[in-house]
Amino acid sequence: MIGRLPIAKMLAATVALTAAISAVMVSIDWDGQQGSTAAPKIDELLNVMIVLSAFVFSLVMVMLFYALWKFKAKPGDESDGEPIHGNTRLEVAWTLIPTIIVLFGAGYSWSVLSDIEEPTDNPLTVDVFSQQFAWSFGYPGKGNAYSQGVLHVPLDRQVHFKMHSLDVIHSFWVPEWRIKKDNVPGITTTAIVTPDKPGTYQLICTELCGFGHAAMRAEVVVEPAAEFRKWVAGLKDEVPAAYQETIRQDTETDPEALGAGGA
Ligand SMILES: [Cu+2]
Repeated sequence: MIGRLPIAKMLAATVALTAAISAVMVSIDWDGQQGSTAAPKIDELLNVMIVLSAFVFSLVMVMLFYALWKFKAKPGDESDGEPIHGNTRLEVAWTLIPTIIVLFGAGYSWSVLSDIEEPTDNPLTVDVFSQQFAWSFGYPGKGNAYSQGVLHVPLDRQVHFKMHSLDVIHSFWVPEWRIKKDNVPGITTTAIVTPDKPGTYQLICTELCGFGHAAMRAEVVVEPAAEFRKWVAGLKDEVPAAYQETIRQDTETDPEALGAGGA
């Protein structure tokens, strides 16, 4: 049956529909302002996935509407449809094409992830403490200086955020940096970010964590290294002993040593 289909025409229609949908979808600014070295790579990955999804959607729609138009029963036709006992070529095609698309997506995502998480020389380590419903931050390279509700980081320097939850699961998200990472009680998770645009941003909890979840935010300031050093030197508090105990008891998920890099 597949041999009688106008394959060339259907493929042309699929390509045309893919191009039309992609043109609209890719032109939309889904993610907003870019604020880290990872952002352009992640946005590009999203655009490639949008085009692939548009292709799959178009292929299905073209075949669906062709079938609706071509094989519609004539008025008064009460007979049964043609009995079909499998079609090897069709089955190979609908297994092979999605497999190729999925493997391509997996490989491409893998390469983007390893690229944006490639450690640089001298990263800054920041401990992130999350709890219902607040964020606080420790700077292990700077005498465990402690800041509540306000996170400062230097411009153009890789930051390794070590996440520690003190109660339930929270999630660390600065939209302009694109990176999201869960904070899980009992384990230390790590997010690697290199902020490359100075400014003030918002850290948002993006894991529903209880009644005050929507208000669980912190101010994020990305500034030149000198200003960052001045700010961190002015911090009066030290990370509370109970929080340091949490770090000690957490299972480290990233084999890299804690406390690498100074402020
Ligand atoms: Cu939350």
